[in-house]
Amino acid sequence: MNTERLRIFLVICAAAIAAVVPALAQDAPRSPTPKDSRLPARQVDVARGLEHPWGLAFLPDGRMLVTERPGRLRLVSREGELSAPVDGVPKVRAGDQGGLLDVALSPSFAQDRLVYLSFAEPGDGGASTAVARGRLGERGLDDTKVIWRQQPKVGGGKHWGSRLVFRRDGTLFVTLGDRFLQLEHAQNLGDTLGKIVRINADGSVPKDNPFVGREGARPEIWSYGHRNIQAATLDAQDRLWTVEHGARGGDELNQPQAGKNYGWPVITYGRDYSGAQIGIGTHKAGMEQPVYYWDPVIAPSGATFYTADKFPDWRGDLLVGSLQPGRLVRLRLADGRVQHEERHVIAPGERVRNVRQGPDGFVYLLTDHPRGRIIRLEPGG
Ligand SMILES: [Ca+2]
Repeated sequence: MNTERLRIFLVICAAAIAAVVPALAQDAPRSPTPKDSRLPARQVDVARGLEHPWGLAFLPDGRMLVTERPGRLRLVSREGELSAPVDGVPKVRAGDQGGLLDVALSPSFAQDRLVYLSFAEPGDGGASTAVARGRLGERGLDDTKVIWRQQPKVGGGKHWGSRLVFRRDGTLFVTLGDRFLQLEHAQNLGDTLGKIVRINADGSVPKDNPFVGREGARPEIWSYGHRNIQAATLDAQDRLWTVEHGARGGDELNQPQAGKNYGWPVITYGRDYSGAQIGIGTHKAGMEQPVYYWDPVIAPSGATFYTADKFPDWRGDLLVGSLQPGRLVRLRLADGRVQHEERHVIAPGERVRNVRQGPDGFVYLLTDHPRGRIIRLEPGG
């Protein structure tokens, strides 16, 4: 082969490799679907008889605030006594997956007594996820105001997302669903369906958000291309981690970064419930791969990093609630990747709606049931 022919040959080889490489792009790691393992903890019922509890926040005085999806907020004493429904909660669109959803305290709650709620808000065109805040007084929430609304409002009762996570800089992440029937909106930067947004504590837009100043884009958007994120939490480095409901076989762990596109519904590891393909496949340039995905799914519901000392073997692990099959999923992470997964049986057949770490270092779970419970996990058992 003379030099010119060799050169042409190499150019053709390079072109062939370039054409094939996208197809060979590496798949994200898939959960090995580990066998169930024993829960190394005793389950203590803290409170019972809550109708589909969803959000849980710990007050500095040791009490808890818990939401019930049909639209009630209650205080729970240390002894597990439930208060009457608290006044001042916004009117919600209750039904299907919607209603009163998450609750979070202001980072400066000790001074301002502000409580944040996410909920399905009815209005023109249907409903959308909204965030309200009010001041916790003797009788309930005072001066409750809606500070932010997902737009547009649409029909249907599914995929509200809606975990509330305050970052250390005082800004608030709100995870949002695609509202199920509106999946293509997840790629549209002109609305807030299928997004994570980052807002200030008063609902205004932080000036350093990634789409501030971009024409046609909503400035509150942090990341996009999401289906329905009900689990979100920060790690020790103040980074956001989310676990997203996929379609069949497409639940995802992500570490959403400013301005990035997480692919839904263009790329996904999931398939439609009919078995049909969704989008174009699993990879596309400019769209992020998940850190990890589950097929079959876990139906993720709430998550927290465990940082206390009651369960030394769990320190640093990401605890994720599973609605279906109903487990406590524990992920050991290293260098931003999943090293190991465990699935602990909580109560056979029971759906875990949320996982929180209490100020006492114990782990608290909510069960998704018409007579749901708050469960405290204590070492032993
Ligand atoms: Ca994705």
